[in-house]
Amino acid sequence: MSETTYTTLLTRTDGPVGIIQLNRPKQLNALNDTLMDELGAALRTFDADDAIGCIVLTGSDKAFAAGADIAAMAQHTFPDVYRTEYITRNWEALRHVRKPVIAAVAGYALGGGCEVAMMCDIIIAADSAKFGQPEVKIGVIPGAGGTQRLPRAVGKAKAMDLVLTGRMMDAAEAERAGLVSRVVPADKLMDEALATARAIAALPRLAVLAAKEALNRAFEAPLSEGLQFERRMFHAMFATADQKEGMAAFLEKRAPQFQGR
Ligand code: CO8
Repeated sequence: MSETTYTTLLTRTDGPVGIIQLNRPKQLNALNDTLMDELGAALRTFDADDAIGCIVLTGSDKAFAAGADIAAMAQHTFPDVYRTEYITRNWEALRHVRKPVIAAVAGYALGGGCEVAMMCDIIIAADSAKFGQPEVKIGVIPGAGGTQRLPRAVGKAKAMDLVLTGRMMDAAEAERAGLVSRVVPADKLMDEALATARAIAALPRLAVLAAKEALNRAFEAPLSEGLQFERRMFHAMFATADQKEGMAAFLEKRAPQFQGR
């Protein structure tokens, strides 16, 4: 176990899993500049650490994150936010993480909190989770992907319903809609997220990175380009030691010994 000190996060490792816990409990983990800077730094540290194969991002029992910090935002003006690239400056770090990131969500994931969860690769929700994009209620709109990633995840009808009304959806509705991959009892959330992360971390590292990269192409590229990218990455896997080992171990009916290369 190793600890790094941040003011708005707690980080630790559990074997090959890097765990980042958002930690502004009094503000329900509202996301401010410091937190987003620290989150970027923590993600980059785990991403660069060869001992880590998967990252889990979580909050508290009450809130994954209740959105961007409204107190910090309230007095901003258009010239301020436009000139300083507010949001893009330090909200894009998650997009650049190459290892899988699992969001383990309990309680509120609202506004920027829902958007951060959607930037992760897998969302595992506690049965207490509530998702929503309530920005219209305070006179803005989602600013970190809510109008783009939410319809890709749940379709236009549900996304419009959520973004235009600002209502919350519970974990069961989020699972039906395809936003979350599974729902578990709240007291099992971290066990489930860590078990999933450990399973991913035990797999051939290059295949995992390539699979994530190829899957993300599905949201960025036309089908023909995405298929071509997938095929090239599939071909590239034959240059890895873990492909030789994985297939040999299967044929020899033994457990594989992956090297991550
Ligand atoms: N920002 C700042 N403080 C917050 C936030 C927030 N988003 N959410 C909760 N808090 C604070 C409350 O002010 C309160 O503080 P205090 O105790 O000092 O009064 C404390 O957390 C506890 O909150 P409540 O008393 O309200 O707790 P409840 O259990 O009654 O309600 C709710 C919980 C329903 C989550 C409620 O707090 C709420 O509605 N919060 C705001 C949710 C919201 O509107 N989120 C969207 C914000 S806008 C946004 O995310 C835009 C993203 C765009 C990209 C990012 C740009 C930087």
